[in-house]
Amino acid sequence: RRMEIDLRHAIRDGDFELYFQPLFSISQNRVKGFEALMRWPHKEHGMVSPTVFIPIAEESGLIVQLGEWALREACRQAAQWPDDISVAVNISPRQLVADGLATCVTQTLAQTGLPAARLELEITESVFIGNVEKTLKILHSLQALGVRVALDDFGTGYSSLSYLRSFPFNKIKIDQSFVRALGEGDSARAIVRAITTLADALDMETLAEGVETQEWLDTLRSEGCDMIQGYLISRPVPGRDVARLLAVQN
Ligand code: G
Ligand code: G
Ligand code: MN
Ligand code: NA
Repeated sequence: RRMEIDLRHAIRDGDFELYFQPLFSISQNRVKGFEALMRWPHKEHGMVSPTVFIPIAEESGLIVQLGEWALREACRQAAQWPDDISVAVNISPRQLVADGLATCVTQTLAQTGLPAARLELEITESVFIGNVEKTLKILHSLQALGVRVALDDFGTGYSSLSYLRSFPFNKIKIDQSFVRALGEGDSARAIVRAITTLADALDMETLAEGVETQEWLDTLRSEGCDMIQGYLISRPVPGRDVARLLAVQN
């Protein structure tokens, strides 16, 4: 409750920041984009994690305003990046089904000048728990704008496979928990291989999250994963550091 009031004030005062974490292509050995991750520097509590404030923003409905801010800010910054570098923005379940998301995306692209093809929206499986028909309709309308749609945290929900059949995601983000388990025997490896095989058949890209070691990267490469994200490449960095991360690869 206290947090909700703080959150309301922070939105009004523009206290949030975006950090960016590289999305790295294994075959091209290059950063191809960045995921925007919200940060809340709080006067009393220090840096409040999105895992704390996003659920509160979801419950209170503030996520719609907060999410629109993140979308605009991410597109505004990405429009300054080289034109082969994309940006990925997380869209929470409640934000997805709120009226006007497609309109907001359209306006944001027009106002920032970011080409639609350079924007990717990350959706978690839990969006399908509500109204599947409505969710699919919204996802189709977003994809029709030319933006890409990624399925985030893949494998943590349930009956994930049916979602893959119902919607042509551009990318599947394999959850950190599978990557973490790669060192602990063959089963995680078999699961990753199954996911990349399936994704190939469905013409979807795969990205493994939370990659921290070269060994995990080597395993993911040999199992056919397209992209990685994680501390091995870089932690999330403030927007002003994006150019420096890109400069080293040119
Ligand atoms: O950096 P990490 O602690 O950054 O992020 C934790 C969680 O918060 C992740 O699950 C991430 O998807 C979520 N998150 C970060 N930024 C945003 C955002 O702008 N919108 C939504 N909906 N979720 C976000
Ligand atoms: O959107 P999503 O739920 O996937 O957010 C990714 C989360 O994972 C963020 O909190 C981000 O800071 C975190 N993260 C990114 N890379 C790594 C990593 O290599 N290791 C760990 N432990 N966490 C990571
Ligand atoms: Mn994400
Ligand atoms: Na994720």
